[in-house]
Amino acid sequence: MLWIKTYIVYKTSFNLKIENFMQELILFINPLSFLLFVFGISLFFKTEKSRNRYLLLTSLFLSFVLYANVAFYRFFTDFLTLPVLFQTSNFADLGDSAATEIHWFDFVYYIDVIFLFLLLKFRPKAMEIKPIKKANRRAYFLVAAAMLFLNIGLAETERPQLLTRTFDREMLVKNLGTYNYHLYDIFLQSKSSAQRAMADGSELVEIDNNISANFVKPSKKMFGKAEGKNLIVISLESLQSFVINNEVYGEEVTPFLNDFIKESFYFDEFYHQTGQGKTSDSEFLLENSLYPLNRGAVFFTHSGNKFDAMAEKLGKKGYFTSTMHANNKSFWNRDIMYEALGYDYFYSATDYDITPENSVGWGMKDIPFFEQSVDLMKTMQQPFYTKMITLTNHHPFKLDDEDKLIEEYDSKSGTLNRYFTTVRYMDEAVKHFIQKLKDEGLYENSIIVMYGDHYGISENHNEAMAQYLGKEVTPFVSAQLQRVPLIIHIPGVTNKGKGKTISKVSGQIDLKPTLLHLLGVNTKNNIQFGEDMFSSDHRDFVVFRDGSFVTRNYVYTANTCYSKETEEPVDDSYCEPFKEKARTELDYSDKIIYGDLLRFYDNEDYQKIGK
Ligand code: GP9
Ligand code: MN
Repeated sequence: MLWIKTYIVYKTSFNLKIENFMQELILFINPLSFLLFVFGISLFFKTEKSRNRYLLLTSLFLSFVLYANVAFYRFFTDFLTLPVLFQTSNFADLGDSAATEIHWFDFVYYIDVIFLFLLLKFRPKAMEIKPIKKANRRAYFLVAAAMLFLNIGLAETERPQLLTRTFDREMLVKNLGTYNYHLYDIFLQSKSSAQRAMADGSELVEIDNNISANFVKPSKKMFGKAEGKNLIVISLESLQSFVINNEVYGEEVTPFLNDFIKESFYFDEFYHQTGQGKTSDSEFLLENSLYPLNRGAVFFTHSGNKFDAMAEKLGKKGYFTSTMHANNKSFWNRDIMYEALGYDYFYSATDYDITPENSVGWGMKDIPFFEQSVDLMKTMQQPFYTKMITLTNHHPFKLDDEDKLIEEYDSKSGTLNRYFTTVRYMDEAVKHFIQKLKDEGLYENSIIVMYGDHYGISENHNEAMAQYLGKEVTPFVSAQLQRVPLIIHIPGVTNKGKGKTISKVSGQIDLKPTLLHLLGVNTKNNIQFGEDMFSSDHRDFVVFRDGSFVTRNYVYTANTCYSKETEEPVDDSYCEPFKEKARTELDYSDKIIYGDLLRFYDNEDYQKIGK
C-alpha cells in the first residue's frame, strides 16, 4: 500500500518531469527496494503483536516523511534535506510556511495507515501469518537487494554518475525514490559533520601563514578602477577557448565575441578548474577563490559551511547582489548555497516567463533569458552585482531550426558537430544582451565579465576534435583544451579599441581577487588561492582539480611533464618545482572545506593563536 501510495503522491503532489517510459518505470519501482528492506525487518519479530506494531509504526513514520515532503514542496517546490531542517535561520520560516500548507483533507495521505490500523483492530485474523522459514527470509532479502540493484542500474543508464555528481534533488528523488534519497542525504550530511567536528582552528594558522606569505599586491593602476560600477558576470555555458577567432566552413563561430574582445581585456591563457560539480564548481571558484572538491559537488556537500564570498563582501559594500538563472532553483542546491554565499536574491525559473516556445533542451533559450534579465536588472538597486548563467550551449547542444545560424560541422561526433551551432547561438544572445544594456542605459556604468564555466567537449570526442583541430589530441592538447575565454570589459578603460589580450597563465580561482580589486575592495587578509591577474606579480600558474597544472613553459598532466614550446614530453625535473605548490594548494583548500575552517576566522581564539 505504501509503495502504491508513494507512486500516487509522486504523480499528484510533486511536479516531476518525466520524459520517457524508462523514467516512468524507474519512478514506479523506486520506492520498492527501500520498503522491502524496512518491512522485511518485521520477519524477524517473534510475536505477532510486536510485529504488527512495528509495521504500523513504520508505515506511520514513513507516511509522515512523505507527507512532510509534500507540505514542504507545496511552499518551496523542493524536497527536504537535513541541512534545511537544521539550519536555524530556516527554521522559523519553515514553521510558518509549513503551517499554512497543511490542510484538513491531508488525512488522505495517511489513508493506508488508517486502513492498516482498522484492520489490526477489528479484523486481526486477516493479519495473521505463519512463522517464516530462514531460507524464505533469505530469499526475501535477496529479492529486495535485487530490486535495489535493478533500480540503481536503471537509474545509472538514465543519469550516469547520479550518485557521485548529485546534480539535483528532483533527479535523485526521480531515480532513487524519496526514501532512498533521504538515506543518501543523511549519509552525505553525517560524513561532512564528522569531518567538521574533528577540525579546529589551529589548522587554519598554517594555511593562513602560507597564504599571507604568497599574497600578491593589487596592480596600482587597476585597483579601484571600476569602483562604484555595477558588476555583471556572465557564466557562458560550456564555452571553450578553441572556438574564439575560429571558423567552421568559413563562418566565424563567435563573431560577436571576437569583436567584443577588442574592446575588452581578453585572457587567452585562462583555464577552468572545475570538477564533478561543473557549473556550480565554477561558481564556487568565482565566489570563494577556493578549489572545488575532488568528488561530488561542494554546492551539495558543504552548503552549511561558513564562507567569505565575493557576493557577501560586495553586499557589505552596499551592492545589491543576485544570481540570474532560468532553471529550477534547487539544481546544484543553488537555493541553499546562495544563502551561504550571501546573495540577496536568486532570480530562478519562477522569476522568468518560460514557455515551450522560448525553451529548448535544458530550458529557456539564452536570447529570451537575457532579454527578460535586463528588464529585471532595471528594477535592481544600483550599484548591483549580478551573476548570469546561460543554458542553451549545454550538452546535448540541441537547437530549434530557426536558431541555427551556421552549419553544423561534419565529423563522427554529433556532439561536436552541434556544439558549434549552439556556441554561435550563444554568441548571438550575448550580442543582443549588450545591445539591450546600451539601450537601457546600463552599459556605461557596468563592468561586464564573461567566462566559460567548463569544457563542453569531453575526451570522448577526441577523434572528432583531432579532425577539427588538424592534430592529434594528446594529453598535452587535452590540457590546453581546458582553456576557457575570460573577457573583462570596463567602460571608459577598454572601449573604443583600447582592449588588450593578456596571456598570463591563470584560472577561475583568480577571479575573486581580480574583480574585488577592480571594485576597490582589498583582499589582503583573505583566505584565497587566487591572485590579481592585473598585478605584475601574478604568477603564471594554474592547478586543475585533478592535480594537473600549467606554468609559463610547462604543462604537467597524465603524470608527464610537457614543454609548451615543442608540445612534447620533457624530463620530469622541469615540472618538479611546481608539483609541491600544486599539491599543497589543493590540500589546503580541501582542509578548509572539509573542516569548515573559515568559521574560525573571525573567532577570538583563532585571533589569539593566529595573529
Ligand atoms: C544547470 C546548469 C548546467 O542549472 O548550470 O549545469 P552543468 O551540467 O553545466 O553543471
Ligand atoms: Mn555548465
